Amino acid sequence: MFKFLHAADIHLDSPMLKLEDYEGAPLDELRGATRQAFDNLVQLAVAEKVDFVLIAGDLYDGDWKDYNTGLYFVSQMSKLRQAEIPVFIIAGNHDAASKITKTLRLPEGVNLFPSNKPHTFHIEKKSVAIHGQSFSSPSVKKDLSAKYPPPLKDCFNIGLLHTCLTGREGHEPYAPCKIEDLQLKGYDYWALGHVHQKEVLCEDPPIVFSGNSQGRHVRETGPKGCMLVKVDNKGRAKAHFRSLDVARWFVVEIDASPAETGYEVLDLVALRCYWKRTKACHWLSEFKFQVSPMLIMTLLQISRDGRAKSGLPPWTQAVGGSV
Ligand SMILES: [Mn+2]
Repeated sequence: MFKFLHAADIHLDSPMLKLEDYEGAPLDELRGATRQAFDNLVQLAVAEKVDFVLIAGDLYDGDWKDYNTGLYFVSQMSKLRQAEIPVFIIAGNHDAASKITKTLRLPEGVNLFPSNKPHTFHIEKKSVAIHGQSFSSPSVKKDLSAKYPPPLKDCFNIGLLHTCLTGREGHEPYAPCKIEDLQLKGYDYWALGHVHQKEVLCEDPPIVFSGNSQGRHVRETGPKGCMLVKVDNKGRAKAHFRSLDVARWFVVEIDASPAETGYEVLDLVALRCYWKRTKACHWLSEFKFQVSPMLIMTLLQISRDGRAKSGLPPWTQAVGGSV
């Protein structure tokens, strides 16, 4: 009947946290990865001819360094405007209203939810109601969903929410809420953001974290992308994950006990990475859009006595950051 994209945590122009601290890290290849993943999102929306796109917070990584980030976003949105695909966005903790000091006029068709109270956008042609509220400041501690309005009658109702739910490891406890309360609201789909790991928390109605579109550091492993949500003529929604990332992080575990030196450990890792790369080529062949060659980043987890730690390039150590 209709379909839409649910994305979140784009973190446009995020600097791939702390990688610059490590000499020899492939900074050039990784700079721009969040933009390329966003390009892929726009291409996917156009190719799938979706009816609209949702972004559930943290579109930006923080206040823009300069206008380039905003100009880039506006240029991508013009492509969706040409394809007549509207976009609905809430601000999250990283791009809360109080954090963003620069503004550009949003192209027609791009709708940002207010931060002072919940709002509903009604797409009459499709009988869809989208309810949401932006973060006004980075640390929202109350349950925003509690004040979301009741579902609109004879509409497919969507809740757009940036939340930690009841808490997720490694994520700040913002806009907490309970799954049961979301279920009781009577909406047909909950498009959640903030937690960077994708997760379908409930099937009926779908309550879904799309995860972020591009892993930004070694703790954000595995495929990253968005949900393509298809709604049938009975109003039942089903979310299908689509990868958008252009660089992917893995944790590679190896048995380093036979190794005498750090370089021998690296040889073992190289072997394992070869296998991972072969798999990545397979993913790329399934991905129908032009993307840059995929980079595979690995964290070396060496759990023996530390004997093999000498001689490892420094950037192979763990890097991390906050989400
Ligand atoms: Mn985020």
